[in-house]
Amino acid sequence: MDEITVRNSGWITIPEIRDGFDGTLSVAEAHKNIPFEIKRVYYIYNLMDHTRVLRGKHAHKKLEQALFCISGSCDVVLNDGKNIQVVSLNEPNTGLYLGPRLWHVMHNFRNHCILLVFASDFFRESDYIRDFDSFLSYIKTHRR
Ligand code: T46
Repeated sequence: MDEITVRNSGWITIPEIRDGFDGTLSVAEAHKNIPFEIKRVYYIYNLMDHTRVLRGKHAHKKLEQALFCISGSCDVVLNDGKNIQVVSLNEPNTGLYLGPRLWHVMHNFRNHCILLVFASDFFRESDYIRDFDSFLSYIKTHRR
């Protein structure tokens, strides 16, 4: 697992309780391993053609999120306006903390990827920045 060097991001590890042939259970808890209050959970699945699907392509002004590939794998391109890094999500108990003001693109979805996301707030379109140049202008004036 490479170190994450872009701003407002990092790895999150949640516990795995292994039960041999009976499988594994992983637990995410707000303010314990997820570094915020969880107000919303959503998941992305049914990704048809892994060579063409591109999701994300936006940043959030305030939202904090934790992304877990609980089945399959995908890559996330992170761009904080200065540094760009590609991280792979491929373990159900290792997630990505995705803080505010980070442009992100998810792609390379493989093996029936299911991407589970915990979010710190309800859905608000007004929190999205969906244009890259607007993102660059926004981060110049909103450093924190
Ligand atoms: C993010 C990445 C990691 C809703 O109505 N409610 C919701 O809670 C969400 C998440 C989405 N939507 C609507 C908004 C769009 O009309 O669902 C549609 C697809 O959303 P979007 O194109 O933003 O999906 P992704 O996969 O590009 O991004 C999603 C999250 O939206 C976003 O917050 O950071 O996953």
